[in-house]
Amino acid sequence: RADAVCLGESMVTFLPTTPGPLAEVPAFERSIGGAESNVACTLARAGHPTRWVSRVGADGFGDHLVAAVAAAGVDTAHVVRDPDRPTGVYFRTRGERATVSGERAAGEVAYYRAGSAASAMSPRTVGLAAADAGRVLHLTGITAALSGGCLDLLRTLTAPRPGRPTVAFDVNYRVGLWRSAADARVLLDLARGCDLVFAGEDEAEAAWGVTGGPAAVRAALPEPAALVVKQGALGATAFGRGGAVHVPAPHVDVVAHVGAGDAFAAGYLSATLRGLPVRDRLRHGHLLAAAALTVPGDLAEPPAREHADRLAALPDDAWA
Ligand code: KDG
Repeated sequence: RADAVCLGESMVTFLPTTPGPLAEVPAFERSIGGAESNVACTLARAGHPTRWVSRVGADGFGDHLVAAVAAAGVDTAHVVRDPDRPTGVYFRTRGERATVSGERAAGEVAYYRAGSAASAMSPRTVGLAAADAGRVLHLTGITAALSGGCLDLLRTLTAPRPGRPTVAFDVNYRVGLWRSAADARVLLDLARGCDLVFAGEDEAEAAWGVTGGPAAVRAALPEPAALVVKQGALGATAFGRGGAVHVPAPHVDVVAHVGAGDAFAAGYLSATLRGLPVRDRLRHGHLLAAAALTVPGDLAEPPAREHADRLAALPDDAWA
């Protein structure tokens, strides 16, 4: 059994070679992006058997995505190639500023993903057995915005069923994918059905109008056994059976925020799969996020497990 299955759309990502608005950037470097495959790649690199479930086009970009994710050690056997729809791509510009969850770039993001192969995911095209094959099933709110079929799929995957794996859900509210914040209230309903939820304080405010810090987010979302509220540079607070645990984030010189939330989720999930206590789960989340914050693309090489364990064990006054 895999440790984790991550399900969602990935895209070939084009990173600008110079700062500036999209209209003026002359050249881009190819990279890969996609919140769920970012988590999958980081988990696999951290030593966890991980599967990515998705759809890509039967095109060169699809070949590249599958090869790049497989090269990180992820099982891609359940990525379906769609002969009729293309692989999604997106372009980023530099000039982003920090957001509290460390997630959304304020630079331009231009998505070319409408009608993509992944947008054809639905309960009809994605088998439950492939999604339920891990100890953890990791999903994000991005999928909910891609199509009616994708939203139905998330509803199916977050519904109770016999033998359901632990379902982790990163809210991942992406403004550019929703017609209005009112539509994104569906993310709250989906999160309610999950076992472990990651939510940025800023996205809880933007998507659901929840203000008042981590306790207010917990009050809006009391159902999941575990809720992790990300507070950007301040750190993160986990709510669970043992009450609330806050761990500050270490200081890093940020190169780019995109991908940091995925790395945080991967670190937290890795420590959860290893049975570590909540404080260490948060610390491993912060350590992997720190690595992702210091590279321009979405994905960074995670620190070796022994090294991360040594850092996570630092006394409180030496941490952050
Ligand atoms: O978390 C990083 C992702 O946002 C990025 O890789 C692109 O998946 C992506 C999206 O839909 O925005």
